[in-house]
Amino acid sequence: MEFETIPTVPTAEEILDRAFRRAASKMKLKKNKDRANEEFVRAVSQAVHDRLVRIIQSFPELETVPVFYQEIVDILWGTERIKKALGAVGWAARWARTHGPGLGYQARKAEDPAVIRRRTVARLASVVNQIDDELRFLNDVRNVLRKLPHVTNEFTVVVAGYPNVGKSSFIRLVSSATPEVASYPFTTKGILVGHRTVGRDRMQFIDTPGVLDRPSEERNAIERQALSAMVNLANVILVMIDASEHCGYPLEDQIRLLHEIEGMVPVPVLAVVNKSDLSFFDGYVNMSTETGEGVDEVLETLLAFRSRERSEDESKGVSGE
Ligand SMILES: Nc1nc2c(ncn2[C@@H]2O[C@H](COP(=O)(O)OP(=O)(O)O)[C@@H](O)[C@H]2O)c(=O)[nH]1
Ligand SMILES: [Mg+2]
Repeated sequence: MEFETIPTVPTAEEILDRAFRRAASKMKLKKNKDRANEEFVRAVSQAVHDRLVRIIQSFPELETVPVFYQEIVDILWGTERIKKALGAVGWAARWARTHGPGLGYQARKAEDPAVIRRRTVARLASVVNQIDDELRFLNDVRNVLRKLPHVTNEFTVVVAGYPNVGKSSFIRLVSSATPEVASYPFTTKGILVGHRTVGRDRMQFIDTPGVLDRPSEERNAIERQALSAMVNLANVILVMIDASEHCGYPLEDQIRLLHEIEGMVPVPVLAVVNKSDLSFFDGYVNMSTETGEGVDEVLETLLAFRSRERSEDESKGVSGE
């Protein structure tokens, strides 16, 4: 994801310090003192402009990122808020570009070019300091974005269920490589994202600690929206149940969560009873991530949803590529 590569967004002070230092070193190269002042004025404006433009360019265009990220951005800050911050940075960059050459010209013509140099420093500092809050805000955004789970548009199984039923164990078991642990801003728990190669294709598995692991009356508004971002990502939701109740939650509550999820999401829901080595629950698909019993059947059932989706796509004339 492009978010991982967004560099730290500097504060106003850091931008100014660096630009002043760079311009000062250019100034030293000039033998003529008046020309040196002019050179400083031009160089400092250019350096501030370039740095600000780089900040804007390092943020991906939100319209082009997968919907999952757009929704998260919208829930956390609002897309408009981020556009406003980037707009403020753009304003300051344009200021430096528009006024830099003029100030440089003034420095050349002035009787005392040092006066123009000081004026340039003061005005640039004032402009950049005005956007300091926006720069700090963008850096906060950047810090959340880069830790988000790395999700793709592959066939996605979202794994739900009460804590300790075996969601993470399942994802670790079925993933071809060690799953990534990402952070989801709506929960303090690390979320797992695993992939499995099936023939030429891949499936993606995501768990939902702190989001889809308890009844909805305990969810606040933000968690409900977070849930919607997760659900939109899912092709299938696997609801895991621990009939042995070793997880610490009564089976009855777990079944209630299953029905609630079934009633809430527009995608197929597959209920799977885990820990079949401890207890078996008739009428459901049973498996054990401990012994591996039943896991292949669960994967096959999930794949069946995928091929169903494929044929629906084909009947709609979508190529699947
Ligand atoms: N006996 C048994 N224990 C399991 C099985 N799957 C997971 N566990 C155990 O259940 C506990 C919780 O598993 P975990 O995957 O962390 O659950 P999560 O909170 O839903 O992600 C761990 O101690 C696992 O070792 C299983 O099939 N059988
Ligand atoms: Mg877990």
